[in-house]
Amino acid sequence: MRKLTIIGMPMDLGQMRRGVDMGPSAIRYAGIFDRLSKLFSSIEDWGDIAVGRPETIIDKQSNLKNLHLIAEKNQMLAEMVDKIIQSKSFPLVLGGDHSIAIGTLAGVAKHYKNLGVIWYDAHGDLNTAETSPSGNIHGMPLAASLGYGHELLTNLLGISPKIKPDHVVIIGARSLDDGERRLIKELGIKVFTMHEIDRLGMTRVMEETIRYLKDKTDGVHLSLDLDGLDPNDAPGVGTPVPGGISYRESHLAMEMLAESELITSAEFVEVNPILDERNKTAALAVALMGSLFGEKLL
Ligand code: NNH
Ligand code: MN
Ligand code: MN
Ligand code: MN
Repeated sequence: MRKLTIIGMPMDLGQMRRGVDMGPSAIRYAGIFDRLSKLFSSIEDWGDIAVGRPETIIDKQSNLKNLHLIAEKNQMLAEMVDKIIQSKSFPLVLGGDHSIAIGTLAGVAKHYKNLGVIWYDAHGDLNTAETSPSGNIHGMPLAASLGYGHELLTNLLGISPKIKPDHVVIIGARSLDDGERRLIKELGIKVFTMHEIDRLGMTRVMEETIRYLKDKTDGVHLSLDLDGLDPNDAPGVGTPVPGGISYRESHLAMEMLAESELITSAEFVEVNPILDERNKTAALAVALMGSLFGEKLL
């Protein structure tokens, strides 16, 4: 049976709402350890990376918020994730805002030549300094991992790009900026928006996702932004968007990923306990992890 290693990244520098740095604590409090201990032969928790929360600094040249600190902290995360994979364990990263995917993917990409990525999110996270409406780096990690954006974000661990456009599947998109739409079309990225999820149903969306990635990748990372889900099910997120993926559809998606045995690393991000209702969103994250790692109803 597999080994699991948990690492917390209490990062809130990638966006402007306080509280998402408490995500890792909220997820641990929601019972991650008990829930997952039955599904792995051993679980280690390496604790949290020290991020800190200084006042926002806007980089004068690029207009990016907290650029240097985000790059520096993601470097630390990338090194930890690299070590976890070296120790033959499955890395599970707890966020923190989505800017941490820059670090996670850097660490993971060191180990896979053809890394696949499933981006479960209401957003595309495909902005660069030029296209971003906010200057918030949590709206940029997928672009950065594809090699687009500021060099400090694209070049972590000296690997760029980390992933290829045709190895990416976005699921749940319903809030895309103009520049993101352009990049999706230019690169031909596979996207299942809410329209396709409504129209095809989650079963077919996941079947197609798995089929699309299976033969051309040697590992697949799941980057799950809780705002991909509907705000009724996941109220504790900084940028909720109505009309999202349901609780049941998300469990189905995770169960199908478990069956596929495709996923080799994962992160759950954007849980903000200050905005949450009695830790509901953290509990949801833990429940989805259960399904992702093979928990059965019967
Ligand atoms: N697209 C917007 C931006 O770049 C919002 C991004 N917010 C997210 N991304 N939560 O997942 O600022
Ligand atoms: Mn995101
Ligand atoms: Mn999002
Ligand atoms: Mn943003």
